[in-house]
Amino acid sequence: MLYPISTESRIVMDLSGVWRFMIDHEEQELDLNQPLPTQELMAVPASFNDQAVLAEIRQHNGYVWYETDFTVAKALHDQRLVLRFGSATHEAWVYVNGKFVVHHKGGFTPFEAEINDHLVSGSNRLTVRISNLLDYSTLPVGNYRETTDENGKLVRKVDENFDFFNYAGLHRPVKIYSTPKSYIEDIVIIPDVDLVNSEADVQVKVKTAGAFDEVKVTIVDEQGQAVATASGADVQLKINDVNLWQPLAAYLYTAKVEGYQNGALVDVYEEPFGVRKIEVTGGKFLLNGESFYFKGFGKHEDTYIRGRGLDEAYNVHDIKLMKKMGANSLRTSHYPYSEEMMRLCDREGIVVIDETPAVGLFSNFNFDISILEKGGDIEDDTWVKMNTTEAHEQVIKELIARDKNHACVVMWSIANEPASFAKGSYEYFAPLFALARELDPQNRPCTFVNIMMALPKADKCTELVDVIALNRYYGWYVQLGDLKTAENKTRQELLEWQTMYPEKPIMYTEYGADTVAGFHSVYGEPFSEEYQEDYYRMNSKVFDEIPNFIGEQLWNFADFQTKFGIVRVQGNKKGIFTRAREPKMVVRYLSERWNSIPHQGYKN
Ligand code: GCB
Repeated sequence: MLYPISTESRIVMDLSGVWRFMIDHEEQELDLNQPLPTQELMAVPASFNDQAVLAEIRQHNGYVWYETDFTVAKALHDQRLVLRFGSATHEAWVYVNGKFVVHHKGGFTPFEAEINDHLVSGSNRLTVRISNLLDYSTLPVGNYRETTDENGKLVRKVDENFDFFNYAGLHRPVKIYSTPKSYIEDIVIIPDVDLVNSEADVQVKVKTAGAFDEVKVTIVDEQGQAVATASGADVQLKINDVNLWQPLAAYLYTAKVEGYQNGALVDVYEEPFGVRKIEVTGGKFLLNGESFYFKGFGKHEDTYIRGRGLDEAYNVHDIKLMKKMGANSLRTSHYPYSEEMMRLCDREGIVVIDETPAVGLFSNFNFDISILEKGGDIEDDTWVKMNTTEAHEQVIKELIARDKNHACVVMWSIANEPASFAKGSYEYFAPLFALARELDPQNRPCTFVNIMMALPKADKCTELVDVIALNRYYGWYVQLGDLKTAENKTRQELLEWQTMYPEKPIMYTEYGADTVAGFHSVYGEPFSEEYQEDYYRMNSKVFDEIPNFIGEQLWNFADFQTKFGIVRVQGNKKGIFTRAREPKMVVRYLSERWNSIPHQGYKN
């Protein structure tokens, strides 16, 4: 799916701004021919939860309404007009002038609809009904229940089966873009680089709709010079003396695609892409033929007031902080991030593990690893209870359709911390891995992120992954305050993985300790800034001993909001930055460490 951009043949209108907003009390049916009966206002894009200073809105589980007005310039009336949502969390029904136009389920991927037939000249009304409900059929997974209040009124409740606040609303830009009636629908770019001769064959496949008698593809370099050109909807172009997309030294080419009719240019689209090679072999992760060491973060789309809404200033700032620390990578934990962030990572050379919103696939979440010490088949009914296959297939399709051309994406993460030790997990995941591999034109490696209980002998799904990605909390959820034992456990487990799967590289996708900024302890006690630093030093020491250990992505970049819980005071405090992006003490240590580890060629 193409990102909406203006070109010589296309115009983008951004509907961001202050919209009307209303909770749906499900008491009477709304007359969609009338404006929403509300005085409440809500900024878009942003979560609705933290804006209104009303508990009723912040904690609402159910349906809400958004509405705005827009006018389309007369000059565009003969164009194809597409209404596009960057995301609507988690389910949306969209109406233009009271008429239904599109429905979409899944809160982190874009969707769109042609709206020409619904428009009137002058002012138009765009109304969106959104649900933030989650259950055992959605991703992420929520524990859903219905009760009634003292008046017999239905009360819906979602208890998050995951550790982040269930922010919802119109989180990403809502746009209308124009195309000519005949238009470029999609572009697939498959670069194949010959590293020895510094040249690349780039296959470009163009999908069009309508009447074109010629499609022309030109590859343009960063200086704006055309370096290759070809005619056809499926072409191979050669780039000589190719500039590679390298971690933190990104080089982006642009595929300029033009569609002609009777010699006249009808539609133009420009898709950025990078040329780089990814291989997983002999326990290493190779980027452009050299072993790559992941240094970086799991994070969240999470800021004050905006919640999970797009904030490009935070995105730019976060990446600058990462680069300053010598980091080179992030995982889009625990859902696809905005297209704006993905484009920024392409530009900044940030290496991305792109994750689906499959989090919470675990029916009895806890950190009790003793259940695994029993061995054998673990009692867990996750794969009987969950009904997420359809949502999982849909989101893999939508994620790959959206992100397939991004240079920054080097691996897909199919899920975070599923019950991969439980009976039925392999049967659940094998077809999903097969689907991702079949759909990705660039054949990127695939993984899922393994939960602490799924120790080497217990896990049933590691066979499916290219890279073993582990979330581990020795020294926090287990062996709290005992870093000596935690160190031994960490070493013992990593060596066990390496022995069992000598060909598969191993990395940490999470490790961390809750730390209250400003809390210090001469004894280095848990929650203190000293403990956080000791914890990271202990882990680093072990990582450096393990040859096949190819990366450290800590948890979390910044403190973030969660639901209430007895171990969550104002959210999760595992950030190495506060939610306001102020550094905790450990940032100095990690900056020194990461700035001294090369991005490539470490542990060769
Ligand atoms: C995890 C989860 C992450 C949590 C983290 C924690 O394993 O993947 O979503 O926030 O642990 O801090 O407990």
